[in-house]
Amino acid sequence: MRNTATSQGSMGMPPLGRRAWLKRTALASGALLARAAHGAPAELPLATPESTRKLGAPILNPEYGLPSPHESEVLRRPTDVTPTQYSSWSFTPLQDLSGIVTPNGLFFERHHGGVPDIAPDAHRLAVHGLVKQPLLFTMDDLVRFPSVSRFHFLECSGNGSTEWAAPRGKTAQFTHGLLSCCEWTGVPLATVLEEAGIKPEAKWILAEGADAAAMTRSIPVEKALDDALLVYAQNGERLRPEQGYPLRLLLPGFEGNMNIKWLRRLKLGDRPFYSREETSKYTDLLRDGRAREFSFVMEAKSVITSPSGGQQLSRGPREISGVAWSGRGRITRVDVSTDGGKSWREAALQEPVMKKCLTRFRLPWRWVGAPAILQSRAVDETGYVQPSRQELVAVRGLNSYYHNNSIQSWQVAQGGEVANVHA
Ligand SMILES: Nc1nc2c(c(=O)[nH]1)N[C@H]1C(S)=C(S)[C@@H](COP(=O)(O)O)O[C@H]1N2
Ligand SMILES: [Mo]
Repeated sequence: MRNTATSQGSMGMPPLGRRAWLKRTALASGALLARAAHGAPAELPLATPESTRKLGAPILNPEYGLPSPHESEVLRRPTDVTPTQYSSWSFTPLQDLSGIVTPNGLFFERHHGGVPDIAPDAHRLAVHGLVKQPLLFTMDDLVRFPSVSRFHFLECSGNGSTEWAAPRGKTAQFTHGLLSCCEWTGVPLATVLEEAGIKPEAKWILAEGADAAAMTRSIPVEKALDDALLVYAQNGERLRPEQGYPLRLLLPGFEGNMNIKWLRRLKLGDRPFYSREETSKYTDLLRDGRAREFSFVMEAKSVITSPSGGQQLSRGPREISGVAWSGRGRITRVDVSTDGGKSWREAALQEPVMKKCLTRFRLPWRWVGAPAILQSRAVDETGYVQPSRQELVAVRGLNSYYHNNSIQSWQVAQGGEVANVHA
């Protein structure tokens, strides 16, 4: 947790203004200013700071900018359950991020065969199968099509898989960090398919990656023609190698694994490619032992990132804040509970609220030092309400793996320690 006494800027200040906020809350920084006014020792805020007395570092130092060295703990972190680094995953530090955008260097990773090094000039995308005209595109060909830029989240369907039976992740990074969000730029897949001409009997598309895993997934043509993108840039710059450079498929709101990275081939067919050309098929075990398939859409979910697991609370006023998202569209409401779901208050949604995108929510709160259980519950524009853990387990049992979108509970202990619990 940041120490409130060191945040001297205007960041994070509520609309009522810094002065009123300080007066109302008697934050430590307010006390410091008062003392400084009566003959200030050198280290107090009204004295000229050390940084003002000499020149700072020159420009281009380094040429590609990096975060402040004081932020060196804000990192992607690996899982501890995979035996190799090449078919593994890393988590985004959600608890350290503000707003809704994930910086490119902190975007979570999921690779089945390592990160390939692909020269864009040599890369090709083939479109074949049930099309009138099979086509082969270079990257130069692709970027000449009209592009769009859109903000969307990407979530691995395995996000939260460790949390079914017992609370395992110590921080929001490990409970929810197979989740990131950025501005993607690419060509609508519909445009490229139109160019090739889809035959009427084509209902599915096999998408294949150029990595060692040759990861392949079957995509419904309906989704391809709706809002799928052939993405070449994220947050203003070309894709990072980890995110599929030079080309990836983006299926907004669909589970992460279908968003094929290092995309090299799209083959149109009349049925899914399972057990023929596809490498894997994802299903969800239900409590009665049957399996649910075609669970492509990520349903509404949310998590409080501040305060969250592993942090230490101090008494007094603060903001409860987190992110909510739905693969079906916009988030319309987030409720927050501080008593383990007995009572709920509606949080404010930070604009802009975009479909299939993270939405930041905020609620002012005063921690008086009593134990509390913090929860958030998201509702999307279809009216879908994020389920409690009990509600989800009633349907899915305890041995399910993918698509755990249940409500997260953070317990605040008497001493202010925040921990992951099942409430
Ligand atoms: N070619 C290829 N595409 C892939 C994968 C892969 O291993 N190879 N992993 C998938 C999985 S399971 C997920 S969750 C997302 C992760 O995307 P990211 O690494 O950009 O976060 O990519 C998907 N696309
Ligand atoms: Mo995934």
